Amino acid sequence: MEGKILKIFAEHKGVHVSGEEVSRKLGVSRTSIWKHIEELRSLGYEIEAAPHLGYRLTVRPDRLIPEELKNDLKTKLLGKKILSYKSLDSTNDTAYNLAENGEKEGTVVVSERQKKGKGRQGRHWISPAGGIYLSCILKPDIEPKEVAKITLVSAVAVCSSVREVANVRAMIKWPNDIFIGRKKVCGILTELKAEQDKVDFIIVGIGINVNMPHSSLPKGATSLSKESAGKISKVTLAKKVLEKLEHYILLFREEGFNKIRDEWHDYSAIIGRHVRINCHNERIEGQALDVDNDGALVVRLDNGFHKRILSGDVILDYGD
Ligand code: BT5
Repeated sequence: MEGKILKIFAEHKGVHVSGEEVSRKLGVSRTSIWKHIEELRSLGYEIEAAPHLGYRLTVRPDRLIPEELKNDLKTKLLGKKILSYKSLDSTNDTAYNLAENGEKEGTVVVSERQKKGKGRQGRHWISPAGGIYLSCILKPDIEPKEVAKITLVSAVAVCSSVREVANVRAMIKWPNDIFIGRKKVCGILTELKAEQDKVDFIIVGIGINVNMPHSSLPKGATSLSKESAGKISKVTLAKKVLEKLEHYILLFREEGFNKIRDEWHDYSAIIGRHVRINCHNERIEGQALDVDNDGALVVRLDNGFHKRILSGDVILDYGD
């Protein structure tokens, strides 16, 4: 019902609409409309009520709630169902449990903050209010070895969304980080459940630092508001991420990673550069050349040999 009332407000942008008209359109009593208006106010909507004129929506909240995220969301799959929380341990864990219990592809879990946000390999993702924490359930018909590419494809979607909405020069640090300059602004955690040669489901978890105070972030992190010197709409950015994620994931499914590789290159912070990579207790050094068709990073070692790396942590040498 709240969604329907918001739709009516959208049709009466900037002007009043009478309680009587709303109640007639929705076929419920004016008292019931008033209760839903109160509900919307408690979500942060500012709604003016003027005698004889009716209601007028003056401020929409920048909150990751379905009413806002679904408003004019241009997707066919992602976000048809959105579960929104003020606080969760981890949106990835919630999405994973839902998927294990048969939740449909495309369902999105979002939270205003996380108490136990997860990074890769048991690391933590610091998740104060002011960020975007969202996880999407995907069920592509692919083999488990293809999943590394889902992270790369998601990074292209997030990087281009951040660039477009915040107007910053975001770059991808292989495989799952988005950086602005030397600072990390976003991380992606892809988890999966698979049997032998078939993926059951994939959870793509995205954490973006948007409007939080700098002091609430760890060393080496930055936020979009700091980099762009102004508040960024979390709702606008989260919607853009869902739209682009859907676009690139569908492109990947239909035409493969090759179609997206050029864009990945354009956004890559490391191709052509000298890098150090920590992977499986090994330290590898060399020039990052490319990602191959499996999503592996190809590095020319200092001894001239080429090595393929499927997962690891890249350390950039800024002195080069
Ligand atoms: C990542 O791991 O970068 C993946 C982060 C994914 C977070 C999202 S939020 C929604 C969803 N639900 C979850 O529970 N997780 C996902 P990794 O590459 O391992 O990097 C982790 C490292 O990033 C940490 O060890 C810190 O050094 C750093 N870090 C932690 N919090 C950060 C933040 N808010 N901003 C920038 N860097 C951070």
